Formats: sequence, C-alpha cells, structure tokens
Amino acid sequence: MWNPLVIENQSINHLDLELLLNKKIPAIIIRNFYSKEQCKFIIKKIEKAKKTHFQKTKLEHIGPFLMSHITQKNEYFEKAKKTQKQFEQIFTKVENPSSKVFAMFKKAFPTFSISLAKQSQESFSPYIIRIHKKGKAIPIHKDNIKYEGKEFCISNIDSQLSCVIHLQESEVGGKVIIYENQWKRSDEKFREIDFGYSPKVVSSNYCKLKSVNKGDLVIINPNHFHEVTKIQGNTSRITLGMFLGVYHKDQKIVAWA
Ligand SMILES: O=C(O)CCC(=O)C(=O)O
Repeated sequence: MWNPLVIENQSINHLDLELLLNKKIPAIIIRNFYSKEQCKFIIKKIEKAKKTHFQKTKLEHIGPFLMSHITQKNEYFEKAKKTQKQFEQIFTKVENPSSKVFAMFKKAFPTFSISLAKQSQESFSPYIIRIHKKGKAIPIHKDNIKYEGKEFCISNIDSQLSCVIHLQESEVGGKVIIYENQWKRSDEKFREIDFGYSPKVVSSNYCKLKSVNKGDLVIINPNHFHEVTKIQGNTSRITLGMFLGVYHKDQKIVAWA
C-alpha cells in the first residue's frame, strides 16, 4: 500500500522528507498546521481581498503563479511585488505561512538556509491562494521547475517539494490524487493542449488523500502526476500553496509560487 505519512505534532524530520523524495510515500500530512479558528480568520480576510482569474480555468486566485508566467518573467516579478501588500493584509494577526513552513523545515534541516527565492534583485512570489468553486477541478499534471522554468534561476534546484495548506474544504469532492509514476520527458506526448496530461499517462497505482482537514498542510513531490477531483459541494475549496526547491550540496532551500 502506498499511504501518506500523517504527523500530529507539527514536526517533520529529514528522514520523512527522504521517504517522500524516494517515492516511498505519496504525501506527508501535517495535522492542524493552522488551527480551525486561524483558518476562519484567514478565510474572512481572503473573502475581502481582490482576486484575479487564471485565463483558461477561471480559477480564482491571489498572487501570481510562476508556471503561468514561464515566458513572462518581468510580468511575474511585477505581479509578485504588487501582491505583497495584499498578503501582508491577510496575515496581519496570524503568523504568515512562509515563516511557519520555514521554521518547520529548519528543524528538519538545521544546517540548511531557508529563504524566499530571489533572482538578481527581484523576489519571487512567496505563495498563491487558490479558490476552487463548485465544478472546478485540477487535471492530471506535474510541477517541475527544472524542466519548465528555464528562464528562472531556480531551475537549477536538485529537488522540488509542494506544500499546500488546506484553509477550507468543500463538502464533497476536491480530493488530491497522487499517482505513483513520476513525469519523464517521454510523457510529453500525452500533454493536453490547454493544461495537464491525458489520463493515459498515469499508472493504476495511486493514492487519494481522503482525510485532509481544514488547517492541514500537505507536502508532496510534485513531479509525481497529481490532480484535484471536481469540487461538488457548495463551499469553495481554498488552499495556499508554495513550492520549495532543495539544493542538497549547497544546503539551501528556496521558496516560490
Ligand atoms: O490544490 C492542491 O491540493 C494541489 C494543487 C496542485 O496541484 C499543485 O500545486 O500543483
């Protein structure tokens, strides 16, 4: 069985992360990374904040996503700068997610430096908030900056992790599925025109994360194909995501969205 590692005490160690990077487990679920009350408070702020839409999917979000700007570097950094204030307003009274995630990783990798990624003088966007309304889904895809982000300095990382904080769950649907097979270059023939890959690309071995609750943090290796099933309840699924790039030899971790 390929099951996630569930952590109740908010503390990961480097062996847990090695399990993830070595395909031994599909995900790490950190319970109550934010409390239910903190989530409620953050959601209230998000509801008041200005959102934008991804052109094709009409998914609402706050903050730019690098993967949608792979050929628009300047526009990405410009948007990252503009969103900074909005994020500050959302996290006025609650510890911001970057410092919380960085502190947790620092404990697992005490000799590593951990910071927001920078390119020359420009800062990458620290995270992205996504609002998935009823009917939306995220098709099968992978995230691999080494392959897709050639214009960005972070494309030279050794390993990539995805951290997603679940701020609000829908009543039905919106479950993450992680496939055992990882993307490889020859899978590009299965790429769909809009976004993602044909279901033919994935193996029959997968893990569906059924018991993720509001406030949990889910860490995956995003080079595994993964998807989010259609949101079927009236309550929107709201998440906050960031990527971490690990430089093993330089003992450095950088974050971006
Ligand atoms: O929303 C999620 O749980 C996963 C998001 C996702 O697919 C990604 O960050 O690549």
